[in-house]
Amino acid sequence: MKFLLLLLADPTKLDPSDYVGFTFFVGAMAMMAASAFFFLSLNQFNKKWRTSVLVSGLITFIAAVHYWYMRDYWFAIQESPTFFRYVDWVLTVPLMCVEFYLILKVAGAKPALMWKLILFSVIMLVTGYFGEAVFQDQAALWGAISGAAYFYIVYEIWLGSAKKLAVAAGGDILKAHKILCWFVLVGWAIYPLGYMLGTDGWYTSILGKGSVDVAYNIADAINKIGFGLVIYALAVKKNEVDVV
Ligand SMILES: *C/C=C(C)/C=C/C=C(C)/C=C/C1=C(C)CCCC1(C)C
Repeated sequence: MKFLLLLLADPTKLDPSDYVGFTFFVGAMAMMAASAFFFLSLNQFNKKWRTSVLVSGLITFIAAVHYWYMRDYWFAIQESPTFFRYVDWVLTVPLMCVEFYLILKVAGAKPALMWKLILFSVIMLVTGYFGEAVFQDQAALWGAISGAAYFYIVYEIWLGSAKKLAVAAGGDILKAHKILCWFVLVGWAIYPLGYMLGTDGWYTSILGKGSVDVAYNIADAINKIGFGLVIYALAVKKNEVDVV
């Protein structure tokens, strides 16, 4: 039934007071614009930096496609598109881990570091999905496991081997790494807050249904586009150095 309604969704009937739907709509546009920006800029970079900027574009592009579906889903049935949401994250968050690896490669980062970050990000997301969609009455337990994996990622990039590589690389790479670390510590922290807002019986009564989506949509815009721009800015700087 849900999916039948989805087929009949008419995005032209966006209710002006539907602020949740509005954030899905703007989110889709912003992700599309960012993707166009990253992809169209590719030619200006040499090979070494092109891959990093390409990955920034892939992250926002994958999100743009998912936002397109999530927007329709919300318009059709006014419920959280949790499944699409997590499919999006499980593709894009590992790509963010790849970005850390790519910028630290000059200092000798090994693929093992990338796989470790990817593994923990997948654990974080799969357990989060269990708590949000499958075993909702155990939301606290699954949220805690997910949170532990999240903190491991934070530890690894702020203090662990990724940090050491960033220090070894120094200069612009160290600076960019620092900013990306802040994205993960502060920007990513919005997600567990959204999770708590969406868990029945916790805070749903405060902001109402859909507040979890507003939190996730704002967080995605900050983290996917902002994160991509940090990589872009680093590539612009390093590219100049390499050309000279
Ligand atoms: C582009 C999408 C991004 C950067 C998504 C990040 C998602 C998280 C950091 C989610 C974290 C969660 C917890 C730490 C605990 C509760 C469950 C989650 C999955 C919301």
